[in-house]
Amino acid sequence: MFKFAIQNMENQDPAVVDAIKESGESTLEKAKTKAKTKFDQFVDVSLNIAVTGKTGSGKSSFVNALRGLEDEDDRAAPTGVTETTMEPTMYEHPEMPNVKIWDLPGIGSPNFKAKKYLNDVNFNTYDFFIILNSERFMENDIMLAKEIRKRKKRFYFVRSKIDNDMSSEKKKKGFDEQKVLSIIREDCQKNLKELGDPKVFLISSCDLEEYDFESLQNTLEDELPEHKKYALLQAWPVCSAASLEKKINMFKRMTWAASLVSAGVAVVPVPGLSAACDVGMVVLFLTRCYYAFGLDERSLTRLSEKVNKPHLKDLAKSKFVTAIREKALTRLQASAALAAISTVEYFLSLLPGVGSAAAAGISFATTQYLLREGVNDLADTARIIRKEAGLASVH
Ligand SMILES: Nc1nc2c(ncn2[C@@H]2O[C@H](COP(=O)(O)OP(=O)(O)O)[C@@H](O)[C@H]2O)c(=O)[nH]1
Ligand SMILES: [Mg+2]
Repeated sequence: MFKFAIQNMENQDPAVVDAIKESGESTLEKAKTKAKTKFDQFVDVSLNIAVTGKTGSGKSSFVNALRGLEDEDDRAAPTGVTETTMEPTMYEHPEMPNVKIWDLPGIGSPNFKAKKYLNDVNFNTYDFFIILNSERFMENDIMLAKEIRKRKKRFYFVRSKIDNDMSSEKKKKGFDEQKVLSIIREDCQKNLKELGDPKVFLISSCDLEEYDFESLQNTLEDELPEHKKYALLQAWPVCSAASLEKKINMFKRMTWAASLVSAGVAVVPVPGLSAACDVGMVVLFLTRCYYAFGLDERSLTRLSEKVNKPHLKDLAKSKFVTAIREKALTRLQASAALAAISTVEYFLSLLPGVGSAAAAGISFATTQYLLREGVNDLADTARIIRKEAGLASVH
């Protein structure tokens, strides 16, 4: 009876009703529990990607590409060096420490033993394996795939350095990119028939917008468990217009959870007057969004150098981009979910009519508005920058 009364009162706030609806639950209590689980997964779920293949196949370059780093970056995996260790090397995603990409030892030796190799590299650590080769797949790749399958994990064959193939083929008369790609694909797949004809993804670590990098993202998304998808979609570099839109949709779909987690709606007796909104959560959510859309300085510098358009950075000046940049959370803070009070006040100052003194008591509706506005603002900025960069866009 008592519970029913409370529920009724809370339901008077349309913003809260909205959030409950989006949660798919029937009561605020249930919606809040679900929001907490979802949000924790969204921020913190671990994803461990193993990158393997023979020495020189481009493993370290691929690891760097996944982390959005140039091979020259201080934090990058060294490339062009021969592996001397049998230990996997772990590389954290620069902004998401819960996502780890592992550069595994080469599988090139003539007396390669898949079983021993997988034991040596701590097989259980990984969510899935990327098996790279810059030529056609050979006996060792196949042996490894069979052993991974026997142990009930997934593997993906990736044919690397496609840009090299393209530049040598381009010199020939009657060059047709699609034709070259299908010849490479068939050539790679020929040896893999005994594995049931798995798909081979053709990629270049130098240009993720080209070839099958997007298709690899889609396949991984389809095959990963729901909660791991969040980590993948946040960490995966933006590689196409559709890939950006997917990220935007994910953040939009998460705002109900982020707002319920941020706002203290349980103790609200009067609609519109919320107890402490944890603006730290709002900042965390939008900071994740900012990095996932590639709006940080490093990503923008990289993009503008790539397309040779130095003015691209000037386009990243929207209200929220500026706010996040001024107060950007460091990597550690971004996972600890704790923002400094100054950040909180700064964010609140973005809202019309909300002073920083209100930090402890903004309404649920305001929290929700801040999150939605933030995602929209960042999304629009990212779309504009893609367009200006001359990259393909979604119509
Ligand atoms: N053009 C081109 N070169 C690549 C690509 N991936 C790797 N490389 C180069 O191939 C060489 C070996 O790459 P590396 O990542 O060190 O291979 P690993 O031994 O498997 O770690 C290096 O000189 C890389 O710069 C690619 O996609 N395109
Ligand atoms: Mg290497």
